[in-house]
Amino acid sequence: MKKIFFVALALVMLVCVSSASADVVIAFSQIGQESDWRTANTDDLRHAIENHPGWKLVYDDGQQKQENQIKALRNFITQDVDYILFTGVVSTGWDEVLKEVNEAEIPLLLIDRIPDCADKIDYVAAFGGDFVEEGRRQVAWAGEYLKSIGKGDTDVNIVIMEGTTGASAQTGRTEGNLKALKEYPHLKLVGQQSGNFTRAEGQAVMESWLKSIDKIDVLIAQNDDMALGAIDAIKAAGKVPGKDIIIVGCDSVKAAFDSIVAGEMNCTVECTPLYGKFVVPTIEALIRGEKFDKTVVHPEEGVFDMNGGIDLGTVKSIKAADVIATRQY
Ligand code: GYE
Repeated sequence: MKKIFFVALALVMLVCVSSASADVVIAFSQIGQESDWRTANTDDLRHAIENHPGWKLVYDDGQQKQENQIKALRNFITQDVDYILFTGVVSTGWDEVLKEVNEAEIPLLLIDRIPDCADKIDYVAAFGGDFVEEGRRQVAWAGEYLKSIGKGDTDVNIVIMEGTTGASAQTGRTEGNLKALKEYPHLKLVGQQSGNFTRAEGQAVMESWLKSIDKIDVLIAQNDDMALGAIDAIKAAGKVPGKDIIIVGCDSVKAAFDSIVAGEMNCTVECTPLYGKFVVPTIEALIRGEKFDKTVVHPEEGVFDMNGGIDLGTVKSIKAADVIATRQY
């Protein structure tokens, strides 16, 4: 009897030890929590990894500081994690630490923002928005919308509120914004400043613009949070958002849909934060031994506005109210 008991105990212990050591450890160095987009992105990846049998997530929030993220990546190497997911707060300054990740032979997946050194390091795949195209769509929407209401030949004043300076989401969207402005010579750029992708800074920048710029007709905000902060400032100044000032955001978060339906924001250009559905099959394939070589994936994205039907060449806008119920973030 005693013998059977010990054999059974040994078996149970063996099962426990082998299932614990079979865990696949996926580490994620995230930027911080500056926006609704970021929250949706963290939640989605967390959910996808933690709900996968046998996978474990090691999560680090960099609190918007590059030095925190560098430290986190070095910790991941010391812990000998199996895979690293990485989103860098800015584009530059990652060469050394990402080479260390490569030397440790830990497969690296780039999420959302792509570092400038991407061509000099090894990575499995990169999943992120096409930021230049998103920026182009924002300004093109304003230009085409003005045409559609018979104001295509009227000079209008436009301001560009930029994201975190030096982030690829900012440099790319600014490049796209400025490129598209050349196609619409009646849009006169009268302000360009960073609101750091946050609602509070978006509100503060708009407040100061409303005091210092005589007339603002169009606001291009490189994310929805800044647009929503700006709307608060516009209301406080006694103006009507969506009418006195046309407002184009980016990301297409739930709060932006609500604002469009309420008639305050005019348009939001989509940038999806939902990368779990790309990351999970990629890691599963890596585990099966499949090879990837710097695969870059830009998901397909839409443009949502008050009435729909604005043709932007690569995409036509969709009426936000028609799809709000199906939105996931
Ligand atoms: O647009 C913004 C977030 O990198 C695409 O970062 C991302 C951007 C997103 O804070 O809301």
